[in-house]
Amino acid sequence: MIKKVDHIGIAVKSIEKALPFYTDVLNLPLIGTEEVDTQKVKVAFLQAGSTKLELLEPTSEESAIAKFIEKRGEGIHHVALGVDSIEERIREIKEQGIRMIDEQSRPGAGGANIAFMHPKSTSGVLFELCEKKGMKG
Ligand code: CMX
Repeated sequence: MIKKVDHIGIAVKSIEKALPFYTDVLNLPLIGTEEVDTQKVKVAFLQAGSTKLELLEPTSEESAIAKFIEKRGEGIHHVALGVDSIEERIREIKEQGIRMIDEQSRPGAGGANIAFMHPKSTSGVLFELCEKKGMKG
């Protein structure tokens, strides 16, 4: 059902300030940056071997990332699991009694379709399902 950990989301106050650690100290290649208006975030993807790290900077105080940083500070925000047939996966997960934040997938960064599970249903981890149609990795 799960192909791999597609990426790990990390909440930061400023991508500009956080990025040199990833690119210069860890030497991770920057894949690209993007603004996701629907989520009120700016993101930067870095390649980390066969998976990726996603830096998430809030672009509005109403952003889930702004709330997260205010409450918990900067740090790991979510784990994204790569799947095929995301709507089917959502249905199967709901059938197991897990609460989905998104009962249907919606567009996310990098042209992916995404859906989040509620951390209250998963022992405290915010998991994202992530389907990339026609894209490898
Ligand atoms: N990981 C684990 N637990 C989390 C969490 C996270 N990232 N964010 C919030 N929580 C916990 C809170 O600590 C809180 O627990 P307690 O009640 O024990 O304190 C509980 O979940 C409810 O959280 P809250 O602070 O009251 O915040 P909200 O209910 O307003 O929102 C959540 C929480 C997860 C439902 C919301 O952030 C959400 O819908 N997230 C999905 C969308 C998202 O994260 N978008 C940004 C990324 C977009 C992208 O990757 O493109």
